[in-house]
Amino acid sequence: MQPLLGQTRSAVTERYALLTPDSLVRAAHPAWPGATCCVLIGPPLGARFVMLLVELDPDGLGQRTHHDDEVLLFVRSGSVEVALDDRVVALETGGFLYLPPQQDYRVTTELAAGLLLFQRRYHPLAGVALPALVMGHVHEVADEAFLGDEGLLLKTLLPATPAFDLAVNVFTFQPGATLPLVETHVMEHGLLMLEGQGIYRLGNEWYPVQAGDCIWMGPFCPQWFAALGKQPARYIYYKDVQREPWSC
Ligand code: UGY
Ligand code: MN
Repeated sequence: MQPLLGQTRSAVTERYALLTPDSLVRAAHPAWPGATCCVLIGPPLGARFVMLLVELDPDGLGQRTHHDDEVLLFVRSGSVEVALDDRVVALETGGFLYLPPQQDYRVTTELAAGLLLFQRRYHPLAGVALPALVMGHVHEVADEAFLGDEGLLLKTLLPATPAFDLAVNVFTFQPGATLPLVETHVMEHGLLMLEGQGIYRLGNEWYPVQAGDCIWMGPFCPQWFAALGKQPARYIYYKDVQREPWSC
């Protein structure tokens, strides 16, 4: 059946946004020549970070354009090679790489790859050294029960040390599991649904969401999630951490 013209589940407000795949518009990006990109979240929306979708084929590549930025690169599909100063690392689907500020890199693929990037200006802390590069795969990161609930499993991809001013986590909800409270907090989120479906409360509205949907939650946006259906729901999300609220 033809989709109903003039309709979308996407919703953009001052405090949050839900962006569904049907309404995304791709464009060229200066850091990714030859690739197809879509800025899902960024400062024009009110956010203090960027969440970027990249579709990379063998003609495209990715490289640093701002030396003060930090980048978390997550491979959604396919595989990439990342050339660093002294070595080349390979990342398969589910692999991730944290690139600290100043770290040069060049991302290429042999066939094709779908990438998700979280990117922001790094906020140094006096007396704390820059964070180190981190590389891993989601399957290697332990699941921890969130607030003691075995129906809510959280993988924390980056070390929770003061050097890191961002966290990127993968959250899996068993069918019927819910966040235990309607959270309202100073940290922002950028979220991509990886699997399954559910209901996301954003502000005072409740939105059905599914794999492929993106959500921006600004500071203090009331938020709550319940997984629905027969399969677990899983999302990857960003949050700012370990800094004074005025320095973000
Ligand atoms: O880390 C978090 O704040 C997380 N519990 N929030 C969320 O999943 N919306
Ligand atoms: Mn939260």
